[in-house]
Amino acid sequence: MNSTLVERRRRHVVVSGVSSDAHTWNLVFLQLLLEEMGHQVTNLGSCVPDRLLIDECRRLRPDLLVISSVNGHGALDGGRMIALLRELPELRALPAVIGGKLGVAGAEAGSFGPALLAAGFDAVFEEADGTEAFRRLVGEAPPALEAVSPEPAPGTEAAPPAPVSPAGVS
Ligand code: B12
Repeated sequence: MNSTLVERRRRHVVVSGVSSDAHTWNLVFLQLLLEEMGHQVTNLGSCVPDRLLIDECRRLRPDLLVISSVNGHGALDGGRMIALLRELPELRALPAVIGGKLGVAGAEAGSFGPALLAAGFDAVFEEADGTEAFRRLVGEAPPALEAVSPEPAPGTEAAPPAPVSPAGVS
């Protein structure tokens, strides 16, 4: 795949906090980062109930869902939410990642990746990981709709679907 071309494609990204988390600057930071990379962002804000988040993903059909949590309950809230979201066939292939301060044990804990990947996330970014791996993955993640579309629209270039790789970021 020509990653330079893929990285330049503009995506629609939904950024959201989890149900218990009132922090907002983490969400603003992610929105600005993604917009600076050229993507369109819908920021759902903080304390978003699972059902509302899922309904917005069904309505907006984003290319990528980015969940952020820093209050220490992100692993619990995020794991529950993504399991519900993955029950819906139309959202099963939506690329979804989570990051932040996901537990209460501090930045070095680094232990939530496997459980959150098993619950349904495609990648997990814990505090100590920084944002470089996230930036790389956002550049490579295929638009969800393209991944399920068997035929390219007339006159448009077909992009090969590729899996979102969680390698090295959990
Ligand atoms: C401001 C603040 C608040 C404000 C929030 C106001 C607002 N409008 O956002 C208020 C006062 C409301 C608040 C409340 C609470 N807070 Co507070 N808060 C903070 C504080 C001081 C700064 C957070 C901030 O804005 N940082 C700036 C943003 C830009 O950075 P960030 O949030 O760290 O996000 C970065 C990374 O985590 C990462 N990141 C985050 N998400 C994602 C997602 C992805 C995909 C990726 C790649 C990266 C990524 O990228 C960001 C930039 O580097 C932090 C301490 C600190 N210094 O971090 C505590 C802190 C987050 N709060 C904490 C706690 C415990 C609480 C409360 C539970 C306190 C209480 N007992 O009531 C409540 C929670 C309320 C709730 N329901 O969520 C703890 C969380 C502990 C933990 N996770 O283990 C912290 C770390 C303080 C501490 N050291 O104990 N808080």
